[in-house]
Amino acid sequence: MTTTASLPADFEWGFATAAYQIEGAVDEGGRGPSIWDTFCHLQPTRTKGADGDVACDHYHRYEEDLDLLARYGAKAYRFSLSWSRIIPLGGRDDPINEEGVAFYNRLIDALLARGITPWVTLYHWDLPQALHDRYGGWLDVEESQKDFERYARVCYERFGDRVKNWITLNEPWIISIFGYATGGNAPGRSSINKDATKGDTAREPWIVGKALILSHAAAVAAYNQSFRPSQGGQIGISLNGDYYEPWDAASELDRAAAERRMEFHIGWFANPIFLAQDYPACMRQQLGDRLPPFSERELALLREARPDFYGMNYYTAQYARHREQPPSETDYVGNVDELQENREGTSIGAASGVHWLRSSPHSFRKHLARVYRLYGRPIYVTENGCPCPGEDQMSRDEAVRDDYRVRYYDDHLEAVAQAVAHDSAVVAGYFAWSLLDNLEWSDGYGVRFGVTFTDYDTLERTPKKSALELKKQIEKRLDSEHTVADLLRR
Ligand code: PNW
Repeated sequence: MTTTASLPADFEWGFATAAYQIEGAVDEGGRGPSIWDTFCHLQPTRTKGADGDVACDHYHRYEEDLDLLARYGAKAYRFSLSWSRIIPLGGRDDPINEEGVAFYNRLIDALLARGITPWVTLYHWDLPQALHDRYGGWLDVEESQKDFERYARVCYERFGDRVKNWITLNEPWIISIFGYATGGNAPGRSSINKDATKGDTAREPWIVGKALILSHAAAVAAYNQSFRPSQGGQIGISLNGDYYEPWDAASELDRAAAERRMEFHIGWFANPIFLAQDYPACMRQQLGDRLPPFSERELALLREARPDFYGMNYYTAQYARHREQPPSETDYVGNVDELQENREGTSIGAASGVHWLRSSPHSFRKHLARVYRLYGRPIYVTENGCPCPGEDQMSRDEAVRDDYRVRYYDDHLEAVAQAVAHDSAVVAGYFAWSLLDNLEWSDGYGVRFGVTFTDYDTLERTPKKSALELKKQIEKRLDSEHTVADLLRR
């Protein structure tokens, strides 16, 4: 294995989680229901029968979990706040739940006591159910912005004295497309999914996308106006998106298809958010009026709210092949076929424990370089990880020998180091997904992404091999002579 020592000496790193996937205690401490409680309970066939009622019981076992982080040597921990634990009904005139605030205060203080830096995601998919009922949640571009801004302000006010790293939203693409196009995630709306009774795949995801972009911007602008001067933190957003290689590398049309696919994945959000521009031209061209435009006032807000960093969630890559037929109204990928093998039959990478993920570190390096070149902000990899092949069927003693995951992390960290050394990318941190095996959304508890094995009967935690390897894999790539500030000056 090659080792490129190019990561800045102050490289941030640790592990990531999300509230609904680990906390449990959904009826405790005054928490209100979210759209994920509703989705799991009313439509259990859409989550393999699983729900987050108990999950990893992190709400009661957080001290133990933070001890694991300390044992793994983590410098930082990325977690999300449950909006409906803090404001049970979610809205700007609804009461704050002090018990919920107190829980996160304890969590933050317990992290700081261990010398671990908190990285807080405001929204990781768990919209208060009351807002969905009141005005359709993210389908209402104006209302959702105002309520999200107020929620963000409450979080800065209550936690910002100690939290200096904020992520507004996790994966707006997944929120819009899985929630409102395919219906695979809460609130499960779709007009192309037989399990869904409501929705409009041709229109709703693009409205929700706009609501998310402007809600993010409102939260950043609020931080800039009222909190940055006194608190001095940084704020960004986490975008997902695979890297796409052309199915036929010799085909001009497939090369264009790969680039178009990435514009539909990333440019949709990154052009408005990082460049204060309209959506990519290829989206406008294909989607026309279904893509709601930005007014002058909205573009001014976006200019005022440029994020400090780009949070990148990266898991895999695919091949894109152009389609001869024109796109249907429900197409959301830019009229391409997505494949895991190219024209020659070469796989994009080694299969993992879940169908959509193959290990493609070479594509990761290209992805880092492309994103930095286009959007020009320091990148923090806010998620990267995998389940091992067959891990869902393994006993604990088998699962802790997770050599596939050890290799996956090492290969992907090497890709980061090479992108920094050779492609001029500025990468300032890395968070492995995830600290614990947890509720993998519509895949239930079968698919395990953790570096810690969770026994869902006893809730006992057992570190896997990868948990203790990550620190070594990062440290062997550190360059003690340089910092992130030096990389930015190159
Ligand atoms: C992310 N895909 O979601 C989420 O941020 C995590 O909460 C989740 O547990 C993790 O990745 C692992 O899945 C994704 O199908 C879910 O391409 C699915 C996809 C990508 C990201």
